[in-house]
Amino acid sequence: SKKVGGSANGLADDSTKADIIKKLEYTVGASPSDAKAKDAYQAVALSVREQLLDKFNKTQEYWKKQDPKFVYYLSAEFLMGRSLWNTVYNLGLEGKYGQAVNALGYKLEELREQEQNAALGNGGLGRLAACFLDSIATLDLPGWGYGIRYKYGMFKQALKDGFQDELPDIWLTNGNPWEIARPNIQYRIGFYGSVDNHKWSPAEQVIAQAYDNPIPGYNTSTVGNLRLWEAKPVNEFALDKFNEGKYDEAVTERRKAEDISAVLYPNDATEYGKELRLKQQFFFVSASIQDVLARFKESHSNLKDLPSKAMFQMNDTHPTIAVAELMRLLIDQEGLGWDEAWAITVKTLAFTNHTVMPEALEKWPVKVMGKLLPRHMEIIDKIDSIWKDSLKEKVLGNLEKAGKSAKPAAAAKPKASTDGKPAKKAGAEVEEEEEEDPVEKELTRYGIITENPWEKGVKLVNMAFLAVVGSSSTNGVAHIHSEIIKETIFKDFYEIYPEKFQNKTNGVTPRRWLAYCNPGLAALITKALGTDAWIKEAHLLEGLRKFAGDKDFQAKWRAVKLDNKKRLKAVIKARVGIDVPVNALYDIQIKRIHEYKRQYLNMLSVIHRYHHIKSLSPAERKKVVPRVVVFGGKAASAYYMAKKIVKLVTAVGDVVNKDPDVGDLLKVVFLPDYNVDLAEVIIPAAELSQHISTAGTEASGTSNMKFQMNGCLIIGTMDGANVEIAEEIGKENMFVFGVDADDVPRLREERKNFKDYDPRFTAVLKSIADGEFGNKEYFADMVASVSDMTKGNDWFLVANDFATYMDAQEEVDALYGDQDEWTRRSILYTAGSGFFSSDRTIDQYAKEIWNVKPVAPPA
Ligand code: 26Y
Repeated sequence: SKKVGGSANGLADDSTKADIIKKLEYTVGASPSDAKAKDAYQAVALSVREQLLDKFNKTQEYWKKQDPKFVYYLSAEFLMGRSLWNTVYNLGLEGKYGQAVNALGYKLEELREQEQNAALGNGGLGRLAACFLDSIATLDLPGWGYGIRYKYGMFKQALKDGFQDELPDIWLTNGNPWEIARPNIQYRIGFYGSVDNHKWSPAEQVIAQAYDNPIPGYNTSTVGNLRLWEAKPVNEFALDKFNEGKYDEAVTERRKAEDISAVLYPNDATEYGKELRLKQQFFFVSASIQDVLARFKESHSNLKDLPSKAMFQMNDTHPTIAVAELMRLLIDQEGLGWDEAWAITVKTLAFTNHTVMPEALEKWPVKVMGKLLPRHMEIIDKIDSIWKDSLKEKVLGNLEKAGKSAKPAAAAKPKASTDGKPAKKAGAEVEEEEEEDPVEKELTRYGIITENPWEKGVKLVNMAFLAVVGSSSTNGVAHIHSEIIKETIFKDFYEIYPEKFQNKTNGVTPRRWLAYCNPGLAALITKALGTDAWIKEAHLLEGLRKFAGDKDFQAKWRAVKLDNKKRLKAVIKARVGIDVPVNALYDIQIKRIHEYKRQYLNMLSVIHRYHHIKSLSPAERKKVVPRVVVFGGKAASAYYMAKKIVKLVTAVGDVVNKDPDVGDLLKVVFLPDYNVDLAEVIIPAAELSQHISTAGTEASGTSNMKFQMNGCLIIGTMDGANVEIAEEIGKENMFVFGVDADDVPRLREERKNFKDYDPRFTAVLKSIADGEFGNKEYFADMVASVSDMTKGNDWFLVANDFATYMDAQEEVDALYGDQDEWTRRSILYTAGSGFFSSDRTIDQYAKEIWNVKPVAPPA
């Protein structure tokens, strides 16, 4: 049984200690007598790495021998965070290493702080991929992740005068003990050039080189793999140019190649259209598929067997060029015919959608794709025309049934994007086509290649449509989201292929997100349940239900929360210098800054709270429930409104936090550089967390699940996975508010005449507009965006949902006064969180999409 920081027998393990010292001396190059904590971390990591590699090699060898079907998780992002702690615990080495490190005069808890975050992702989608790898290994499923080894990960966020400042994430300076460079595993990746009689001659080539990152399963012999590709030049250095004195040109090729894997695009909604991003996508997809085919061919001769040995799961549209690349490799390199190749491709690929927001659904200009990947463009063209041909009869039938075969339907008006403004050039209305074939016209709805509705004549490749047609399964990431995609973005496809559509509600790993980040609560749970088996079988958390009303257990539960709050309080003090009380409700909203996530709505209620406190007499103030409101999250660098939200939080904090009328009754904190390791400190300390997106906009959310696991109550809308969380814990135990997703389209129409402003809403907005928090001009358009229909149109229904949000907040305050009931609910949240383990999610993917079965190497 595992014990945090403990050891099995209480005896010093001399060989572990000796090994760490050896690493320190001969690899790190530091003398044990004056090694810094950073050196000690390196030495410990290098020592742990050997234990990890031992199991890794055995697992991979065993899988090779057994030759089972593998899943390959293709993702442009893997937000891994730190590895030391996770590796030590997943491998069950905490006793051994805890003790050896103590004997050397350090603490494992301190050393782990020395590790750089591997932040190769933006947010939810990237962290989901990381949780999935943990579960794939833990469930002994033969599977690898495939992605890009970005040299610079997610930018670091700093605050300058309360504004967001962006700094590069230089994470590899001290080396990375968790990876294995594989200079012998390299593939050529081509770009540009021409196609002659279906044969592609790329004009440029780069090399993709593999780096393996072993992924330890929990309490099992399995160690999986994340293979990341680095881009390298074919020719390192042009000596002839150098000799001519052209020093820059001597390294041009190297620089251009290295650019491909240099930096993660720090945007989780737009930025496609940028050629470099498409290059990145093709780069890692091509290398990964070539790699899988090469291994397959080592022991198989018939490519028809590929679908029984390999499944690629495409994480959003980012890797969906895989449809065309697999077709190309099968046809052009392996010599298969189109139909054979197509059958294999569809069976071998599956697709996950993570958004319905139009600006995040990648559509590449045919011009860009045709230039960079001319052969792929040709293949996509053919897929599109075969696909449309196959629909002709059906479309004709439908038209006849509707009795409108003669008349062309009215041209669709361009839709507004989610910020309420036309996404592309305004005014470029689609003109009525003259005498178009009505069947052809109907078919455009299904087009993988479509015309840009805002730019006449500009053709786009709709990558999501390509993925649906070119794969065997399309899934959403929460029940409500999977329903919405069938009714909206993929409606026409769902009608044709109902059997392709599935739901796989997201999950998070209970190892990192409960057992390791909240050791106090983990110990209490293990004691109550009499076993730590819940770490692998999260449904066992159900067993906590019977303790929910137990006063003694409640007291212990609260004591753990208090400890975690103290830990967060110290981090807040250290990072932003703000003193926050511990005897206050810790109210948290941490996630990427987005209008749809409505941090703004939260702020409006904070400002109202501030005004309310100020309006009370000193005697009345004694009855106020004190709150510490914490925000964290990054704004995409070019996202104008998101950046203003950051400033609004810090500007309000500057006023509120030093107002003597308020004192400890309200603190407003923006914690900069929110990332995985900050989340590991914040989430265990949270008492209330906010998941308040406009219904229908947040595909799932995953931090909601992490908070729930840690016994944090939720205030939220009926959106994403909140809906299912409410089902698991009882809706009456959640602070639910806001309109339902079904009502949003109608309300968006009606909002144009919205007059029913809550007087509290009006007063709060006025205070911002009047400059109570300074920056009057800077905030003016933010104010207008939700209150002046001539300036903005409140697309996300902030004004509309304000009143019910305030009601829910009042319920929160009232309930916090009843600590027994609050704690009872807190326990019920954790008890009901088993369903949201990524082990459950992955088990469903494995059985219902991948048909991949566990193969555990012998221990
Ligand atoms: C097109 C490109 C710029 C792009 C890059 C990253 C587009 C989107 C993204 C990332 C999206 C993302 O993180 N989506 C989130 O995925 C989570 C996991 O499924 C969901 O829980 C969450 O609701 C969704 O917003």
